[in-house]
Amino acid sequence: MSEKIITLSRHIIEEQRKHPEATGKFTDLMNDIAFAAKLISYHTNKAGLLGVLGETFNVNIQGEVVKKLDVFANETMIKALDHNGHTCVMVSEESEDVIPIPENYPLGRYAVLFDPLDGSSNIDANVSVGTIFYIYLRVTPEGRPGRAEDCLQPGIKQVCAGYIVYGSSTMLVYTTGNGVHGFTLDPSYGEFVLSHPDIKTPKKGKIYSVNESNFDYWEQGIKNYIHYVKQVDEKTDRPMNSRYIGSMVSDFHRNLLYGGVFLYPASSRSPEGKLRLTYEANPMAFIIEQAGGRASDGYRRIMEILPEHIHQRTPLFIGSEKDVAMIEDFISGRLS
Ligand code: AHM
Ligand code: MG
Repeated sequence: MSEKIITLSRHIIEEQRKHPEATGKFTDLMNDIAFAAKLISYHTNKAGLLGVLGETFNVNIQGEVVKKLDVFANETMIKALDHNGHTCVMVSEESEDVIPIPENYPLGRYAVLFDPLDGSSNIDANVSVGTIFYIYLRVTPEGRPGRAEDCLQPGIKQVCAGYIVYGSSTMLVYTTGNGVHGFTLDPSYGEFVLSHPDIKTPKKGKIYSVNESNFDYWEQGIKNYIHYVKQVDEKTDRPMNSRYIGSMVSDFHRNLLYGGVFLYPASSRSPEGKLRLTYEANPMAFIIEQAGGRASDGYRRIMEILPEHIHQRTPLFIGSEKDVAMIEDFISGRLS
């Protein structure tokens, strides 16, 4: 085997060797997430065949009920994480309350929060979707079931954040606070292989990503910024380029690699914004900061916000540092 092939498992093990106190449980946890990602990837790729293969009334040819892909992804994440003794509690976008570890399984040190299939409204059109996850060390005593307070920590306490994007290929991108690393799933042997080591995002980007149909509902500062990015000005390399998939993981991933900014502002229709502080904004904020970018709610660093409930929403401005800083200036009225 070539010296240069670094699998995800090897990468995680080598990272953990730098921490003498590591018990191996974190490595197990990451391997379980990677396994869930492979299952979800496989089923996402097959999603277009439902119907073609003769499934009717939600029952497939084996007589099994065909689950909606987001339900399948949720169950897959939970089942992958609930039994190996590394996790004490989970939060999922698909479950109203925290998800406990079943009574007969061992309890671990980690709280894991995830959005099992973000952007799933796009699935039927074959548009890329993704899984987002992040991990805290518990704050409640070990040996007992985890609680909501293990999950309601500010983003700066994350020990790991990552996402999997199910696109033209499947990629897993993660950080433990030591840079951002991207792995591409090789479908022939089912391994995530390091393809994008130490990703850095440009300090200034060319792309802006926003659902502009909400324009009339925004506050004036956001309207002014969007007007600004569309003006022609050679000196400041405007207009910027508009790209919006409507699937945050994909929009974020493209902007991370090329440079740019993703915006989901508050609006008069949703004054808190749409996206969730916990399993959507926080992990992406950790990743973008590790890549040299910035994440803000317009006033505050996302990672410093103390969540009050597990499905809390936030406005989100995330991407290249200078672009996010400029949005903050427009929101505060320093620029208009
Ligand atoms: P979801 O978690 O219900 O899939 O919603 C989150 C998605 C993001 O992926 C995407 O950025 C956003 O919703 C798109 O929202 P809109 O259709 O309002 O532009
Ligand atoms: Mg989501």
